Amino acid sequence: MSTSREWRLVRRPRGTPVDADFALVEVPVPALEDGEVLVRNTFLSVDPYMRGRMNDVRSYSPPFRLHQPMDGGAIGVVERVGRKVTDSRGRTVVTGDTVLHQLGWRTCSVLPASATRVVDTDFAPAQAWLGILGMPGLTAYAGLLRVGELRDGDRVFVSAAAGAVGSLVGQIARLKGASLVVGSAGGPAKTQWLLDDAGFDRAIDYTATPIGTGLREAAPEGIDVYFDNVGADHLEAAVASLRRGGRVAMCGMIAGYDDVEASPGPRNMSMVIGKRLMLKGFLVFDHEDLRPEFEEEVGAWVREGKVVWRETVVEGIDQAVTGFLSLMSGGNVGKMLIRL
Ligand code: NAP
Ligand code: FER
Repeated sequence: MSTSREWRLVRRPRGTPVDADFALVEVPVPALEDGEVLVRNTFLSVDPYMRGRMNDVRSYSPPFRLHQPMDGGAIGVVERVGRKVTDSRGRTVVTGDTVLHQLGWRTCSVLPASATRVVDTDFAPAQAWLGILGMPGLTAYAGLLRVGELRDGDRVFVSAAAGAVGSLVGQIARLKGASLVVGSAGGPAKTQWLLDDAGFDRAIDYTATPIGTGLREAAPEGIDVYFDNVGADHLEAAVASLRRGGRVAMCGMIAGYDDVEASPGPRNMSMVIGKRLMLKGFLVFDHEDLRPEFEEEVGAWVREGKVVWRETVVEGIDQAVTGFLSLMSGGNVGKMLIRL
């Protein structure tokens, strides 16, 4: 009988997760029921939102259950099919197809074909469907254009700018007519990439310059849109630099995901009133309706070489937790992936 290896959460992390909070377990691969497929995964996605699911807190997606396999985005190749297998779009799934699905954190996944999507690997490398063409990509697109209401000529600032979401936010801003694109990231290798390859006008290394000072220097006339991936000091700096009528797309606050006690918010929130700012939180799942338009527009930019993207690949199921922890502490440029 064939087996799969899967990562389980065995203890809820307090603060920064540690290896002992997780266990890698070998389990038999079950027989296929009607409508099911067996997928041998080739890439697992690790994403910041998974940190939230490690806590016992109700939110959009339920907490990971202790001693159960974790889940998340994954790409794999269909190895076996049951009877009557069509994907989420009604396409018949056949052995050898590459599929995107949500039963990651394991080497082999058995799941209904209807919960998979067959992806086109001629168009882009399969793992791009976990990054620029997938959840992080749609987050950038919906967050900047719909939530942040980007307008022609806007001055835009995005934090965690060298990450999966942030690097696309800056490039969409440029392609859609922003007059200034500023990004912040941790360290000179990341800021250099933003300037040299990703088309950002200015990049702030917040490990070298306090973010408030850096943003004032990078955008002396202020900003109109802030795409927040970090919260904390970055949000405070953005509120200080926002111009009248400015908008904040509140996407993530990774600086606080390991907090045991809630940390105090920005100290300058009263500026929101006088400057008539709009701060709006959003979840990518509420913007599914934009997916066709997103795939068409970003897909065309990919095809025409108008956007760049990067991946940081960690090898092997054994290293999946290590890769996740590295993502949370900035070990990635672009999308963090686990290759199996
Ligand atoms: P990512 O940006 O590729 O990786 C996370 C990055 O966060 C790290 O590389 C690190 O880069 C940065 N970071 C970590 N701790 C930080 C700190 N204390 N201060 C400043 N930066 C810090 O991850 P992603 O998948 O693209 O996600 C980016 C953000 O979007 C996250 O906040 C995530 O939760 C959010 N998100 C939200 C939605 C939604 O539906 N609302 C969907 C997807 C993602 P540095 O080296 O630059 O510090
Ligand atoms: C994320 C951070 C938070 C994310 C989702 C959430 C999909 C959801 C939070 C909630 O449901 O409360 O990066 O990405």
